[in-house]
Amino acid sequence: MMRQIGNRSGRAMVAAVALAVAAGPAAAGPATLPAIVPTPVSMTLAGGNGVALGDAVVLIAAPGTDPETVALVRSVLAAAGVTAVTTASRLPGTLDRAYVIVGTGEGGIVRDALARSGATPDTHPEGYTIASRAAGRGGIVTLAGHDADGLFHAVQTFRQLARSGMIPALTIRDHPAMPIRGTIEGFYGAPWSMADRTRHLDFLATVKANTYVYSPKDDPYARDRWREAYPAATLTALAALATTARRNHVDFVYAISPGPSVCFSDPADARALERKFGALRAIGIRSFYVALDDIAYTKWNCAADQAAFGPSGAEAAGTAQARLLNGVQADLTAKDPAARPLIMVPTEYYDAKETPYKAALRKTLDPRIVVQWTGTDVVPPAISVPDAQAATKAFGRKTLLWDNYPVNDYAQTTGRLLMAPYARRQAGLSAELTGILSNPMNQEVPSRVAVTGVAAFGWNDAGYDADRTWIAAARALAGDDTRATAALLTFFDTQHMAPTFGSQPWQEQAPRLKAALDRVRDAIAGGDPAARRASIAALTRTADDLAGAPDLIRSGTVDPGFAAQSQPWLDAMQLWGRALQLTAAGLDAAERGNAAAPRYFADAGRLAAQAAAVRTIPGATRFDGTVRIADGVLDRFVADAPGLIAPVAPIAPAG
Ligand code: 14T
Repeated sequence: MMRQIGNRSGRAMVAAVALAVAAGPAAAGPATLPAIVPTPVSMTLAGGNGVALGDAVVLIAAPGTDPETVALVRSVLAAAGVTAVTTASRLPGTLDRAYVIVGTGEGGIVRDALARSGATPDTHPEGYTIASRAAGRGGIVTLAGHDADGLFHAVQTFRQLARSGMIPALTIRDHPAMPIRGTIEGFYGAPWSMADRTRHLDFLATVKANTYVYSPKDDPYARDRWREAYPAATLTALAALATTARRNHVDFVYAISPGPSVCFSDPADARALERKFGALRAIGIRSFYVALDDIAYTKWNCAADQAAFGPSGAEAAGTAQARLLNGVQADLTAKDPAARPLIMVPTEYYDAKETPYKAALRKTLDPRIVVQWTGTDVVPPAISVPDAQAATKAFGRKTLLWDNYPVNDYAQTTGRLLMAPYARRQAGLSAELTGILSNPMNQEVPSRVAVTGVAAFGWNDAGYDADRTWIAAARALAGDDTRATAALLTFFDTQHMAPTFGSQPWQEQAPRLKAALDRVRDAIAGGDPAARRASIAALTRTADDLAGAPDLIRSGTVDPGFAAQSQPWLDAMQLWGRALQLTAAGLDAAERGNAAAPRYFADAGRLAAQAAAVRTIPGATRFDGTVRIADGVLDRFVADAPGLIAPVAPIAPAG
């Protein structure tokens, strides 16, 4: 039966959760429900002893199991400290160690092993079942995929279960709520490198995402020069990416943006699209996308369209686009009957209002074609089930959400990484969406924090917990290290603000630091000397955490890509941390009536000015500028601090 894994809200709990999540294996005591991200649909402790993997395990792979998945199981076992893996083809009567059984669907061994554990298999696409039970002097852990994708997801869950070397006796039955989950590299500015993309595809697998769309706005061969063939070297690199995607059970989707110059009625342009897709099909890419966003759709690019569709306008554009895409869809199916349906983003992607354009699209577009939209705005403050229902109605099919979070390519994001939890998407959206793709930041590694949330929400929106997922994402980046996880969370708090296109952000800046600094202000204002001193001591610890976090993030267990891509932010954070340390020293001096206070404050001000002048890496981000660290919170406190405690009265001159 479904067992709800604690639904926590409120940032006050975050620190406690962080410790709990990072604490690692329990030494002894009763078995506890493990923390798995994305939250499984159902996870139940079976009671009784768990299965200790120990250093020797027997692996049984059902005939026909994908060898790469078996290799992955081996790597998970090795990471869990297993040094000897032997193989067998069936379970013996009595067990002297742990047996791990992997396979899909009808495989007899897998079915028998599940039955022996009293578990019934999950039968959804991409679904899987895991059952672990102690037996004899060992035990059985069965990883049963409903299909090859499901088995792959089972191994991702097994990786999390096996971390401590001890797997509690449990049954997990799990499958995704939404069929499409992942990212669309759809931003303006510096595209990700091929190395970024490779690592991203490896990451997507760990959060059970299954889709990556290649659509960087700044690839000229995908937009302005869409009719031209890719240089051979680019094709080779894209082929390698497609292979990496396949290995990760991720659907690699290639997107083209012909909108700025296409002539909808010209058969030569339809052929040009098919030729381009054909070249990519030849290197192993099987899924395709046509992007029609951010174009002028009330003006034709050619006279022929005027003749074919009448005077230019929104409605005619909807019809013209639909006709072209229907042809592309037909060609895709003709060339590859098993191909996934074409995906498109329409020109009106930013709301679900009924309009002549959407009516034309709804009426003419092949119902197989998947339509994306971004919510009630390009960057909406929230997305509700009724919003998605309106989109289903307007576009005439369930939509694929294009979520413009954590993308940082628009003016309001200048100097920011968007590191808040993925939140304000209503549980229940899985009933109304075919999936969610996140549009990430120019910075691939920092993007993983939000993308982990998107993937987890898409997998199980009903069981999604924004804060716990956020902490788990930090822990994954920190290579499971407790102190590095805490340092990352301290950093994320300084990058918590999520702007919209308007002036009202949808996520506030630095809520944790703001609460801490507000407590100091209140204690100082309260006038109780003991409380005042305690609050200044607490402020010193807060400042030490800020100043120390960058070095913890740059060294040790944290993914090195994170520090490289966040470099100016970490540099600025360190300076701001020192500025706050000096501010705390100034308050402490002022509190003790020490005349050195003004010098501390002056030094703090100088460091703050230096911190505020740190700039983004030129060209690495869409809009270069000064990086912002807990802006509106930290800068304000450092500026206000000298006025919080009255200066020591100057000694009256004798005379
Ligand atoms: F197609 C879309 F769903 C979409 O979001 N398109 C772009 C996207 O490439 C970009 O990363 C994102 C965030 O800036 O927003 C869209 O681009 C815009 C949209 C605007 F309304 C750029 C400028 C705008 F004024």
